[in-house]
Amino acid sequence: MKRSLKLPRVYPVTDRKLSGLSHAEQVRRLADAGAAFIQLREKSLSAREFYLEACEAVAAAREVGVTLLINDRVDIAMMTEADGVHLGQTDLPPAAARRLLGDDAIIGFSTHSLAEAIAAAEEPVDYIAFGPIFPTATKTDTEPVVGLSQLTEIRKALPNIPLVAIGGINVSNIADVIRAGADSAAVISSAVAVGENIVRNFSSLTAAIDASGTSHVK
Ligand code: 3NM
Repeated sequence: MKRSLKLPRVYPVTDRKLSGLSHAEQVRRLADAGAAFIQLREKSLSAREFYLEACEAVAAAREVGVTLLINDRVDIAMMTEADGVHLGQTDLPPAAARRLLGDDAIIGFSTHSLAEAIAAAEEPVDYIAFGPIFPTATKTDTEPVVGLSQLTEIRKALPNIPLVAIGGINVSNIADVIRAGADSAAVISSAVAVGENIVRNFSSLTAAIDASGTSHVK
């Protein structure tokens, strides 16, 4: 862990299928709603189409002043000059991504167990994501649900690491996730489904945290 990244409480992740919108349009709407830190997640386009969509989304992010990370693809993050990359356990290792992207890039890393999170904390990453906290229909090849108690265990084991919770987070449970120790909640379906609702969805998620007066236990 190289430095201390300040993460917003709600970290939306784009999805073309759920939203029915391009990644660039999702970035614009999320920014309109107040999002400051967004991940572009694309699982079905060819590399070329992904690259072209990412170029547009990075341009949109620049225009509206939000930070944009690319899921999985270090090459696309590099060539689009995105702010960073979010890596899974089977993507390029964080150290290799860091060598390619340089010191200023933001690198996030997905973990699914206490052991993976502890190992991840030794890598040159800026935040660790942990999940799935709750069941989710958005990602079908997820690891078993980890629950809030394991999130709290990770927070206790790694008190200083920027920690993102992911998986099945919505307006009803987002405050619990922050209370359990996450700095931020990454959300796909509850933020971007469907495109017309993005501004309302995002506002409801932030309102749920504000209403709870939650500050997490460190
Ligand atoms: N990663 P939703 S769960 C992309 O556990 C992703 O690492 C997960 O989507 C993990 O907010 C997940 O719609 C899906 O549940 C999150």
